[in-house]
Amino acid sequence: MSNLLKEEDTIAAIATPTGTGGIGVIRISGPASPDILSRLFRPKNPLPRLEPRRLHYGWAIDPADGAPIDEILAVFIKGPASYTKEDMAELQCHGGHAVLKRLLEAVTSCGARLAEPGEFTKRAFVNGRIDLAQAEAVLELIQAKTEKERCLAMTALDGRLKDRIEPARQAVIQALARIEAAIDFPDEGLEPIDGEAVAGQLLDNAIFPIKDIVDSYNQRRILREGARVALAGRPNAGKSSLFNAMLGACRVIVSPTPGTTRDTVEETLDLDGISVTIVDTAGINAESHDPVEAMGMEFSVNEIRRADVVIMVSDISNGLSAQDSDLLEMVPDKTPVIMVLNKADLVHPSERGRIEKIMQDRLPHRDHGVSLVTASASNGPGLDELKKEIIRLAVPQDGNGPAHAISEFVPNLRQKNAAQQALAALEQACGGLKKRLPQELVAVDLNDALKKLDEILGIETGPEIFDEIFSRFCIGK
Ligand SMILES: Nc1nc2c(ncn2[C@@H]2O[C@H](COP(=O)(O)OP(=O)(O)OP(=O)(O)O)[C@@H](O)[C@H]2O)c(=O)[nH]1
Ligand SMILES: [Mg+2]
Repeated sequence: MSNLLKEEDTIAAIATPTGTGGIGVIRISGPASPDILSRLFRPKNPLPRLEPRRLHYGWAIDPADGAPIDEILAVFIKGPASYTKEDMAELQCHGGHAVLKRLLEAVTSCGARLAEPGEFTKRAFVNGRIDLAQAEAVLELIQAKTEKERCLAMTALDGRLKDRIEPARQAVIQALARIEAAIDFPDEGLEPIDGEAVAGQLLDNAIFPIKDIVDSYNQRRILREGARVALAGRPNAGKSSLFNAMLGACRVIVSPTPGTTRDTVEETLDLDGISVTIVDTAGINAESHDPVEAMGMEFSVNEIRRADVVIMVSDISNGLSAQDSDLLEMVPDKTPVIMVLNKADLVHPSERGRIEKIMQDRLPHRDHGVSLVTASASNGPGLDELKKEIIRLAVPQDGNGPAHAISEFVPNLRQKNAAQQALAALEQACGGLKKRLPQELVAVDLNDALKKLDEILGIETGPEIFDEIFSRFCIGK
């Protein structure tokens, strides 16, 4: 799917998920839509022309022999006031596989071709109804699994990224126009360029706003992509028991034999609207000589390094050993750690406070500190506190709490990478302006920056990017 020219043909697809449902929808877009509708739809109250944007009741018929296929509702949506800006039709039939298949065959026999994944949204983009960031937001909205993901997608759907990128783009275009004029017409008596002033304008109007976009991704990436949380610790500390308890299901083997878990096992939970992937790992025992255990431990160390939050599980009845401290050293400095003092049921409640205090004093110093949570995987206490702590550490809070974060736009990885590249090119251009480097070099950097900003919104973007984005859609959207 690399031809980005306006398409002239008519496409059709089943827009509802496969399987049996009360209603199934077939979507048609393109110039032949009204003709297809008139050939295969028989309204109950015959009309010379179907009134656009009104549901009409009637029958879908086989245009070849007039045999009824299903009792349906049909709507005609006249372009450009439609999703794709083209003439569109939607047929709501009964949601069974055979009905939908037969009706789609009838539609294609009238001249439509089957749509590719994301092709309706691609047309909305090619026809200028939405920009590329909004097309991605449609995909994110469809794929949103949690309430927060849905809210995030909605903030992107209203074109907020364009509102933030466009002024920066204009600032770059203005700077570029001045510099290119000076290069192209050196003898026209144009005022010499004040490098410092142009750099200052670029800083205020382009660099700072784009930096904000990159920062908002870095700070709120987890809202968008979810968090990865590793359960790590010594063998037998109760990692797998905690894993099961958090899932509320008996997902992995738990046993009193140290070294039970060999592989990493992961499951994704919805914690307070955030997608959290919890990873159970093999216990780390520096003294083990078992080669299989060693392989498992290597996986554990990798998980500790890549996690967004590490839950270090220790057995409260054993106290905090040198091995626990060594394990904490493995966690990268920037990664928040929750130390779970597990098996709290094994110590007398009156003892817990004293032990927690001792543990706290023994914890090695870390930049972000270590949160302590006392829990019992086998009978439940501490689990709610642990879940709250995961969210608190994974999603940076601002003054208004995490709910506020959702009302702000957060770019996706592709948009953030392009913004970051634009930023690097702009910084280079400003450096060049201040150092009075040849204007041709500055112009190259500004052109690079502009290209990257255009890429975010899909202005003159290469076909590979479109292919990558639209192929992730489902058919019918
Ligand atoms: N009393 C008590 N026993 C627990 C608790 N949590 C786990 N256990 C027991 O401790 C033993 C080890 O539990 P696991 O969950 O398999 O420990 P693990 O950390 O996954 O161990 P490895 O996979 O060997 O690294 C099992 O017998 C569990 O029943 C707890 O909170 N209280
Ligand atoms: Mg285990």
